[in-house]
Amino acid sequence: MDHSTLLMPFLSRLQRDGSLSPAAPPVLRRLSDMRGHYAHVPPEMGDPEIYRVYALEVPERASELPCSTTVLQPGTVGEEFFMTKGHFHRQRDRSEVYLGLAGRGLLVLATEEGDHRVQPIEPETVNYVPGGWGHRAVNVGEEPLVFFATYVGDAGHDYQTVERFGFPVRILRGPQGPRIVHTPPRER
Ligand code: S6P
Ligand code: ZN
Repeated sequence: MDHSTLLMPFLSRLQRDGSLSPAAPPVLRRLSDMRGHYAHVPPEMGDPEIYRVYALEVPERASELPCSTTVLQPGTVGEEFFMTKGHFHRQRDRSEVYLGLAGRGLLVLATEEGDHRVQPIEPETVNYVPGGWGHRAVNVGEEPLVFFATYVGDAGHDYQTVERFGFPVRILRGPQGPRIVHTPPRER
């Protein structure tokens, strides 16, 4: 054990609004931060908050388990439900676990080869995100979607691959609930 990197044990509490306290100041993502992610942005939408992330102050190194909660607001951009940007881990084989805490959502998982899965995220779900699978959360409910995430500390985040290639499916509001729509590569 390298004692120069030893952390002190600490406790953080989940608050009713989905935040963690204590935690670092939240990272806020508004619609204007998500250029290119939604298929069609109606001009009258303004710039609503889409989500925020509360992360414990843990160094991003292999020996640690960074932890965070995400609070993803309900709503749509055009027909498309509010969602996170989504990313791959920079070190592709690094895994992650999501625990659903509140609300009703879907987790879209995709490989760079174009395989994909869609799983629920809601209270009592535990989603295992293996290395190699890009992941994006989508709020398909009427309340904020809140989930806890923890991942291998040196995973890193690659947003560019999703910005360039998108995900193979989009989640749209339909008359009977969420519709999973396959996206041709050139329209992602
Ligand atoms: C980190 C983990 C989550 C997301 C958060 C926001 O590996 O998957 O904490 O960072 O849900 O999503 P994104 O795609 O903007 O990082
Ligand atoms: Zn991740």
